[in-house]
Amino acid sequence: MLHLPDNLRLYLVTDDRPQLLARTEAALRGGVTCVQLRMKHASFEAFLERAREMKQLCQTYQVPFIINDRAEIAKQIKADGLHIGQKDLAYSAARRIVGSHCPIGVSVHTVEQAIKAEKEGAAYLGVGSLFPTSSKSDADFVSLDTLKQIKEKVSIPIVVIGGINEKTLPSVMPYQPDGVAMISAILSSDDPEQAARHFRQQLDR
Ligand code: TZP
Ligand code: MG
Repeated sequence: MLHLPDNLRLYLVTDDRPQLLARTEAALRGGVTCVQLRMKHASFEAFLERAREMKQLCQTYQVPFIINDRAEIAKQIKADGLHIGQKDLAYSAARRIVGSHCPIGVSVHTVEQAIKAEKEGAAYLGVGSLFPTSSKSDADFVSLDTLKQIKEKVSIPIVVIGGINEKTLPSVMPYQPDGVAMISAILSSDDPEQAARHFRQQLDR
C-alpha cells in the first residue's frame, strides 16, 4: 500500500474541468507525487464515477489517490486518503466512516486548528490559502508567519496550498513545507506534464 505521508511533495488537487483525466495523466508523467479529487458541486454518482477512473489512473503511476470531503466515496473506492476542511464533517465522523487505516488530511488556517487536528490523528495538514487564488472563492487566508508558527507547533507533515505558482513558490520554500499543493499552476498550464516536471525539479533540489 502506498504510504501517503511519504508522497506529499508535489500534491496535485484536481477540479472537474474538461479533459481532466488527460491533464491529470500528463501531470503524473511529469512527476506529481499524489492526486486529490475535489469536485465541490458534483452529485454522489458523478463523483463516484470520476473517483473510480482517477483511482485507476493513479494506481498505474503508483501514486496515492485522495478524496476531498466525501468520506463515503473514499471508503467505497478504498482511496489512499481522505482530505477534509474546517467546514466539512468533523475528523471523528470522517474516521468512523473510512475506518482506522485510511489517512486523513485536514485543512487548517490557525495554530489552534493545527494543534487540534494533530491531536485528533490527522496524517498531514493543508495550510492555506497562502496567496490569492482564483480556484477557491471562499478561501480563508493564512499568513507566512502563521505557517511558521504552525510548523513550530506540530510535527506532522505540512502541505502548503493556495496561489502557489512559479512566482510565489520561492517565498514558501524557506519554510520547508513537506509538500506543495497546486491546482491551476499545473492543470491550467498549456503543458501540465512540463509544468509538473518543472515544479518537481525545484522541489527535489
Ligand atoms: N484550498 C485552499 S486554496 C485552494 C484550496 C483547494 C485552491 C488552490 O488552487 P490554486 O489554483 O493552486 O491556487
Ligand atoms: Mg473541503
